[in-house]
Amino acid sequence: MTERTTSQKFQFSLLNTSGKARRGVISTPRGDIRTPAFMPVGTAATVKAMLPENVRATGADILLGNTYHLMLRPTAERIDRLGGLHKFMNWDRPILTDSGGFQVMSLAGLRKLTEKGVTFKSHIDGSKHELTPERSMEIQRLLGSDIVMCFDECPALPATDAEVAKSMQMSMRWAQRSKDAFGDRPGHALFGIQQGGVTQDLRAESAEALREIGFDGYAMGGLAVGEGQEAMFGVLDYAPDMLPADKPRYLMGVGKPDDIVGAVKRGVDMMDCVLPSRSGRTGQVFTRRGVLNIKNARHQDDPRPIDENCTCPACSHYSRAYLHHVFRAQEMISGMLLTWHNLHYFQEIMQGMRDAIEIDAFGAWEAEFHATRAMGDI
Ligand code: PRF
Ligand code: ZN
Repeated sequence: MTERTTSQKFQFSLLNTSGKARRGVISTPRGDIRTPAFMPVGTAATVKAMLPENVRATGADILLGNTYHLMLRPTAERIDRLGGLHKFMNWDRPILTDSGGFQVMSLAGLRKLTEKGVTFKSHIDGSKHELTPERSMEIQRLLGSDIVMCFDECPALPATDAEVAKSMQMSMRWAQRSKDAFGDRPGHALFGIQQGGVTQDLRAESAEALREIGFDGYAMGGLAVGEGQEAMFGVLDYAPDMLPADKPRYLMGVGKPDDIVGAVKRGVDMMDCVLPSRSGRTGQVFTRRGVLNIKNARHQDDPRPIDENCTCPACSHYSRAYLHHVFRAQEMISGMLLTWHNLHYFQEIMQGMRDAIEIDAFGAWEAEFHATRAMGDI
C-alpha cells in the first residue's frame, strides 16, 4: 500500500483549562479526538464483543491497537496487503498503536533484551521474533497507525533506582532511533514515552531527553504497573508539567474510573485501558455508584437496570435479572451488553470532565463524582 498523501496535519489545540485539567482537540486527517480522551483497546483488530460502529456510539474518537499481537497474527505485512488496519477492522477514525515492547515483557515467552532490541518467543505458537525501534516503526507504518508510539522498555517491578535509570536511558536512545526510523510522515504522529519509575530526577532526565528529540505528543509510561494509586498520583503531581504544554500528554494503560479522574485533574489528556472491555466479559460492571458484579445472586430477581440514568442498550432494555441470567448461562450477549455499558460509562466520565473543564468547574464535577460513588450501590 502506498501511503495516503494528505495536506491535513496532526495538530493539538488546547481549548480550556480548569486547575491543571485540560480540554482540547487533536485534529487528524481521520477526524478529531476530543481530549481528555479515553481510548478503548482493540488489541487484535477488534474491541472484543463490540462492532466498531457500536464502539463509536459509546463516544470513542480513537482506538488503541497493538504492534505485538498484530505482528504475530495476522502479521503487519498481511494487514498492509489488505489495505491497512482501518480498512481491515472497519474503523475509519484515528488509531493509536502501542509499540510492542511492553507487551513482549508481559506476554511473550523466553525473551532476550539487548541494546539493539528484544528477541522473544510468541505466546501463540512459540515462534521466534525480534522487535527493535526500527522494526516497530516499520510495523506501525504497515498497519497505517495514526499515532505511533516509540519503542521503549518498561522495567518490571521491583527494580532498584539504578536499574530504572539504566532502562530509562536505553529507552531514550531507543526514542531517538524511533524518531530517526519514523522519518517525516505528514498527518501521522510519533509520541515519545517518558520512563523513570517513581523517581522525580529520572522522570525529569527522561522528559528532557524527549523534549530534546522533539515529538508530536508525550506519553507517561512505567506507571500503573503495581506501584499503587497513591504513588502513581505522586508522580502525576509533577510528571505532566515536565512535558511540553502545547502537546498532548498520554498516560499509558490507565485505568479505573477514579484513576482516570485523578489523572485528568493532574494534566493528562489521553488514556487507554482494557478494564471496561475486559471486565465486561468477566461480569464486572462500572457504575456511577461504584462496581458491581452481575454474577452475584442478589441480582437474579432484580427487575431494575444496572443504572436507571444510563442510556446504553444494556440499561435501556434489560434488567439486572436478565444480565445475571445470560452471564450465568455464558451467552455471548452478556459480554456484548456489559462491554457496551462499561465503555459507555467510561466515555460518559470523559464527556462530563470535558464539559466541566469548558466552564472551569472541574473541582465541582470531581466532588460530585466522588460523592455519588460514596453513596454506594443501591
Ligand atoms: N510503555 C508502553 N506501553 C505501555 C506502558 C509503557 O510503559 C504501560 C505502563 N502502564 C502500558 N502500556 N510502550
Ligand atoms: Zn448502561
